[in-house]
Amino acid sequence: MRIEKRAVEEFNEPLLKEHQRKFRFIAESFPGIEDVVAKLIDFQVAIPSWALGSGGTRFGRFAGAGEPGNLEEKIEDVGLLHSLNKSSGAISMHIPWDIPSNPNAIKAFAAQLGIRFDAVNSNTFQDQPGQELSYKFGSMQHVDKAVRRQAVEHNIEVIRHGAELGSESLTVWLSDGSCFPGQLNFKRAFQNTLESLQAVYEALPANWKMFVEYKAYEPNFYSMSVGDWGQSYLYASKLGPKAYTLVDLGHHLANANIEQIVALLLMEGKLGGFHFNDSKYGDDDLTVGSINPYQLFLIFNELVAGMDERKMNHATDLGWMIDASHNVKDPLEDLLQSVEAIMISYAQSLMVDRKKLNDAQMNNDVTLCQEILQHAYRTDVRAIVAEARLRDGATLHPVDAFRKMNVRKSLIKDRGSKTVATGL
Ligand SMILES: [Mn+2]
Repeated sequence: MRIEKRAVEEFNEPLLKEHQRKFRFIAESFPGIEDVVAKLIDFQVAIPSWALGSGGTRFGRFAGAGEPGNLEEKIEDVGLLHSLNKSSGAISMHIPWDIPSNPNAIKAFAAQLGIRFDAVNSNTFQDQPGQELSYKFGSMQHVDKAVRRQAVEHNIEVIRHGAELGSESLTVWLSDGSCFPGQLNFKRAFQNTLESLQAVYEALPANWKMFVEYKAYEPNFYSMSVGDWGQSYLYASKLGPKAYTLVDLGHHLANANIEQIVALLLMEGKLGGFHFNDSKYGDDDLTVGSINPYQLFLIFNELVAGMDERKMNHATDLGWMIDASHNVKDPLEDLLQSVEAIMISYAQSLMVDRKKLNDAQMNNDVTLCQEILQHAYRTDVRAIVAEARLRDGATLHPVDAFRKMNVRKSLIKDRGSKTVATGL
């Protein structure tokens, strides 16, 4: 299924007048509005290939209908999202769940839909059918050198697949760690992991980045070999200039100050990318902005401030990806909501008066600091985000459009109601 330009225009038509009234209202009170709209148009969030089908938990999974059954259909889905919001022009693939059988054809198909390939993700947290050695006791940290070598070779294969599609970064998330005190020698686990990561780093093409993703716990419950941003930063620093830390919002202990982590990593030039999601209790993988939108705004506030200080390009210098799981919602609707939440927080953070905030900080005017931040956060920027979409040829309201255009119904007609997407 494809969404034609005409269908977008037909959907927008009856909403235009009301939209323009709302946009004019906010534009009048904010002189820098054109710059904000231009930045919103440029900003793209990559959709993870593993999140286009229904997710589940260890208790079960309730499959949806019309899910993508192969990589082509996953790209088709991302193309649909991108037609609706023009902010989802990239896909982040997972190997071995999405090995392209014909890379040139896949690349051409994605290009037709305006989709590029963001970071590729390796998987040494599961044993694959026919795999020689098991990752039960870890992959890159494993006490057996042969297991470590197998994990390194897998990562190098992932780079090869990514390079064929035009991807320029590799995300390494390791489930390595231990479940019980005494199980691991921490220093040996670190050294083994570092040595393995170094072997992968050496295989990176010149223009590639390596993202080292951390996670506080799960599937290991006593220690994780890349457990927090400090450990990730340590690996990335020892690896070299092409290695960066990747921050997944759900991978922290409860109530961690993620905005501070982001600010310091950016200061050190070691923040590489993001996995957006939201959570209430742990790594819940919920829709971005569904639980704590203020935290998301505070994170974006530091991102914008830090990127501007380093004169970075907001749209291209960091990897922006969603990493979520949709257990009870339509995955495509959930992803549209996530992208919308990201754009809203980004827009709000672009509206923070940084000069005024800096002056207030230098004067220890704590009350004013809060006023400045919350003024931006409490501004309803939805019409600005919608205006950016409108100018880029997308819909004024992606979720409504998805429903009105009967996208899921068409996908079920094309694919059937019993398809199950590969992935989590
Ligand atoms: Mn992640």
